[in-house]
Amino acid sequence: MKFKTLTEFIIEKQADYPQASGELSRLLNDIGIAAKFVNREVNRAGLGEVMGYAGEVNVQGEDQKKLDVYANDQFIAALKSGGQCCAIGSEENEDIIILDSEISRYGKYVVAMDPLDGSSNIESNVSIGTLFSIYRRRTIRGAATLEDFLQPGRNLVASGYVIYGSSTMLVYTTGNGVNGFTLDPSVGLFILSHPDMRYPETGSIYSINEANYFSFPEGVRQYIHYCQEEDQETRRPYSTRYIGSMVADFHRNVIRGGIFIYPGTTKNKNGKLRLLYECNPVAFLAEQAGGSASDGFRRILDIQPTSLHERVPLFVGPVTMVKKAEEFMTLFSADFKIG
Ligand code: AHM
Ligand code: MG
Repeated sequence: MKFKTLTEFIIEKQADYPQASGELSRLLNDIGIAAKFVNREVNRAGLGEVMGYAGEVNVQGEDQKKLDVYANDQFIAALKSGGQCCAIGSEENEDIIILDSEISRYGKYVVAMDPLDGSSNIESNVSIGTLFSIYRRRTIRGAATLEDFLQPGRNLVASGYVIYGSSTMLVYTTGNGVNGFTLDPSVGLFILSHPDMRYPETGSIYSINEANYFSFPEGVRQYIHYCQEEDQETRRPYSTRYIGSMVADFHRNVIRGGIFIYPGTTKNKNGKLRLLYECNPVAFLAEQAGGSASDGFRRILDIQPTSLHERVPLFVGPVTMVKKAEEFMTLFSADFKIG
């Protein structure tokens, strides 16, 4: 039986663009290598040695877990040594990290990432993930700046995630469909297992932290009621599935058909999820998988970021489901419109 590895696939795709320099291919490959190191530690998390807090508080004021720190370090190290990336924006670092070595100074790309998303789930052995966004740098000379990161998601060159779940997968897009690779731990290779991933036309799952119901916008509450109503034609009531790791919720929803929502609330109008390294990467993947992503009113990929860690509400899933949720937002929650 013939397998296609991630490296083979990346090289094959690069051949479709004879003018390509191969830098993006190398960058994606480096991300795959870092993912294997993180995977090894995640798999051993239950053994205790890497569990617990690292004793630091990150820029969002949250306790950092040892694995958060480990994952951050691994991805930074991989991107640093590769030389294609000249700066990194990470959930774990307040400011951008400029890679200023002889080889990375001239890197064409900047990478925004959440090295370990859903890390509160580590202790309970629930799936977690890594999210990444790759942009071409904007500035031409000198060290990269914040400007290089503050680009709308429609400029993304590539994005993806690694899910550390019942198996470990790397899923990515370069704007030409979405492909998923499963790690075969016995040989340490990512093998193409989910070619051309696409949302089903519509779905019957909704994923939202309903405990916040009373602080949700009225449009979201009405949409939840809609999901719970009985209607044979539209296969309602839908099912609720909420893992609390966006990567895992998103991954399941692409495969099974479902909408993921993290809305604004009366306390936090922008919700919780970060535009640059949580919402944009999944928005790009969603669109490439035939779905859509919105903040309830506008396309996520059209939002002009103004800061590295800014947050936006997120509605992502099959087009029909996101459209329906947007209808409720427009009808009942115009006061939640941002921007
Ligand atoms: P994190 O980046 O600190 O891990 O937070 C992001 C995570 C998402 O993966 C998940 O969807 C969400 O936070 C869950 O938040 P809540 O517990 O409020 O539902
Ligand atoms: Mg995180």
